[in-house]
Amino acid sequence: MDVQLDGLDLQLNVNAIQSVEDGLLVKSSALTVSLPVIPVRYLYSGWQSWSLTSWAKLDRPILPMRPNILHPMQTDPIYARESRPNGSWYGAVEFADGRMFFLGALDLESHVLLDGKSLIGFYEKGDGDWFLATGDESKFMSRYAEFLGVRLGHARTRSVPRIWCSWYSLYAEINESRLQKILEVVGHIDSPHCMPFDVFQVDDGWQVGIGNWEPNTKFPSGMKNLAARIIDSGRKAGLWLAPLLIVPSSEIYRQHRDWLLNDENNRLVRAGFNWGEPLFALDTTNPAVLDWLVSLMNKVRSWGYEYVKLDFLYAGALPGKRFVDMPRESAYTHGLKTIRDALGSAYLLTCGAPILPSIGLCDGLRIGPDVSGNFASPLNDNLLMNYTTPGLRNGIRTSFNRLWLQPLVNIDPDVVYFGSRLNDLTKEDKSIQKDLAKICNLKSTSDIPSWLSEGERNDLQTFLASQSEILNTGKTSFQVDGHPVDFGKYINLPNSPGLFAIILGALIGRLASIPTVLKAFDKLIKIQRNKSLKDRPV
Ligand code: 9PG
Repeated sequence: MDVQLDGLDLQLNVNAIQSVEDGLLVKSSALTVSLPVIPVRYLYSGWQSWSLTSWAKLDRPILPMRPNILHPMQTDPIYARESRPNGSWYGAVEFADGRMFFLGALDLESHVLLDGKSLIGFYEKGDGDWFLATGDESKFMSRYAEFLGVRLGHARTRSVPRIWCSWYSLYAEINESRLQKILEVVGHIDSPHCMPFDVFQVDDGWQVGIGNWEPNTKFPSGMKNLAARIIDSGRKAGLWLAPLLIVPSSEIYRQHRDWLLNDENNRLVRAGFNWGEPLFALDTTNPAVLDWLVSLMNKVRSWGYEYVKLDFLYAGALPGKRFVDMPRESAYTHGLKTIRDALGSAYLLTCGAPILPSIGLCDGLRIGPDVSGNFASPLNDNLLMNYTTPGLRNGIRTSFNRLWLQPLVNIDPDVVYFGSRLNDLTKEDKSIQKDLAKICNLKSTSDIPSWLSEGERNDLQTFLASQSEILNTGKTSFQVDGHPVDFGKYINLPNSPGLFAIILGALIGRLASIPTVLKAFDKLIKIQRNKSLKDRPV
C-alpha cells in the first residue's frame, strides 16, 4: 500500500496500518518499506552494550569487523558478516535533503536492514509491531522509547549511586590488600575528607574462574569479609560477575555439559574468547541452570553485595538449540527475570547486555564499549575495523547514540578518568567524558586516589558532588552547567580503510583469531600491568 508520511512517499507490503501521534504502527513478520530515493546515511543499531551504534554514510559502509573469533562477544554473530547497512530492532535513514525515516520494532528478536531503496524490518520468529516515523531524530527516538516503555517497562529506581569500580585502573590485578588500601584513602562516607562514592565495586579478578564464583587466593579473607569492610565505610558493596559464561577450565564445563548452549548440530555455541580460553554460554531455559543461577545470586546477596554488575550477558541470547524451544532473546529475558527476582532489592547493572531485552529487568545498563586511557586504537580503527574495543572515542560514540534510552533505564557510559597516570587523554578528552557522564547522570571512576594530583583530586571531588544542569542545544551539542559541549568530533567514524589496510587487516585479523596468539597477548598485558603496579603501588 502507498502511504504518505510528512510528505514522504512510501510503499509498504502490509494491508493494515494504524496512525498514531508522530507516526504509524504496523504489524508484520517481514515489512518492506520502499523509500522514494536511496538515502545517504544509515543509523546502525548495535545488539549489545559494546556493539557499534552510529550513523554512517552509505559510501562509508561498516564492513565486517575483525577478528572473527570475537564476533559473538562484540556484535550479533548472526549478522556479523552482513555487508548491507543493518542493526538490531531499529534503524533509520537520512536522505540527501536532510529528511529522515525511522523504522523500529516494538517486540524482541527483530532486525532492520537496508537493501538499496528498501528498508526491511523482520522478526526472526513470528511477527510483531513496528513504529514508522519521519522528522527529527530526537523526536522519533523519544517516541520510540515511550512505546518500548509500555512493552518492556522501566528501571525500578532512578536513584543512581556514585561508584568506585576497580576495573579501569587495576584490571584483574586486584587483591585484598590493594582494595583495602584504596578503601582507607577513600575514607568513611561521613568523614569530612572522604571521597563520596556510594558504592565500592569489586570488578573482575576476585573469582577462582569464570563459572567458579568463589574467591581466589588473592582474597584469603573471603568475599563476605571484604563486603563487610566496604559496608563499614558507609557504602554499598558492589561485585562483578559474568554468570552466563562458562570456560573449559571450570568444573561446570566438565560436569554439566548439558547445561551449555548447543547449535543445531549439537556442537557447543561459541561465545567468544577471553581470559585465555574459549567462552561458552549457559542455556537459560534449562531449569537446572536457573536453579544454579538463583543460588549464585543468593550467595552474592548473603555475602553482603547490594550492587551487582552482571557482565557478558549477551551469552544468554546467542542463537542455539535450547532445552525449552523459545526465541533467543526471550530465553535471555527468561534467565534475567529469574536473576532479577533472586537479587531482590540489589541494584542490577547489566553489561555486555543485549539492549532492548535488558530493559525493564535491570536498573542500570552499560550503553557503550569500555573506555580506556587512550583516545582510540589505530590498529582496531584502521586495520581491524573494530569499533567495539576499549577506547574513549568508541565509548563516547556508541553511548552518545544511545542517550535516547534514558527515560527507560539508568544509562551507563562507563567510568570517567581524572588522573594522568597510565593515561594519554587530553584535558579536552577528559572534560568531554565528564560531560557525557553528567548528561547520563552516572558518576563513576576507577582512579586510584593516591595517584591523583591535588588538582585532579579536587576535580573528582567536584564532579562527585555536582548536580548538573543539562540542556540539549542541537543535534550533537549540549550545555552542561553553563558551558557548551559538542560531541560531533567524537562520534565520527574513522575513514574507510584503503585497499592496503584491508589486506593487512585481514592478515592481522587471521592472526588475532588464533587462540594462542590471543592468549600470549593477554599474558603480555598482564605482565606489563603487574610491573607497573610494582613500580607504583596503590
Ligand atoms: C572485566 C571487564 C569490565 C568491563 C566490561 C568488560 O574482549 N572484549 O571484547 C571485551 C569487551 C569488554 C570487556 C572485556 C573484554 O570488558 O565492560 O567494564 O568489567 O569486562 O573483564
